[in-house]
Amino acid sequence: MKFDVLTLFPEMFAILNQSIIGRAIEKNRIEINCINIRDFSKDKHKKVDDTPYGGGAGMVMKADVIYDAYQSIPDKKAKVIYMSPQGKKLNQFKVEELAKQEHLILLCGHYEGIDQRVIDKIVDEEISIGDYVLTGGEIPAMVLIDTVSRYQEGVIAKESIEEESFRNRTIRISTIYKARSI
Ligand code: 4G0
Repeated sequence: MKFDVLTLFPEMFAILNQSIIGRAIEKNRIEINCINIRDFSKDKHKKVDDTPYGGGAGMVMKADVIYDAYQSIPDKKAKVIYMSPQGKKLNQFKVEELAKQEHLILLCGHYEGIDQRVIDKIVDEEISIGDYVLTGGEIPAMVLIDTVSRYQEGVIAKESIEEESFRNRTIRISTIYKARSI
């Protein structure tokens, strides 16, 4: 499985070269390719942020720079996921579904987010790792990569997934959540 990550901080992803995910990369079970969004800034100061189109507080990441970074990825069939606190919450069921994909593109936002026009144009799904705000989408992208990578052939022992203990637990937890209407 291939992950292309659109980020302003590609160095952060070096953490994934450790441990089980590091071994999965070495064994070519997964590939993680980081694309530095800043490389696509046409500005001489390599500016990537802008005031929001149509108004609003704070700064957003420039639409054209994100779009050009996305266009540098040749595969147009890959699902584009935007890591955002406003997205659909990630759970083990969603992870299993994403693990079936060949190629995912993960878009990591900063500042107050990304210009809505580019989200509407390129993003297939908006995903959140939980109801809290972080300074960027990089840690959420790493969480998604880690959890989806566990499902790739040869990354962890099959029994660990097939034992179903965690999935059963997930089902129980989601049932409790439903009962409490969280
Ligand atoms: C988009 C994801 C991205 C919008 C990203 C912030 C938490 C998560 C970011 C914003 C993130 C999560 C509107 C503040 C970057 N924080 N829970 N920060 N806004 O998955």
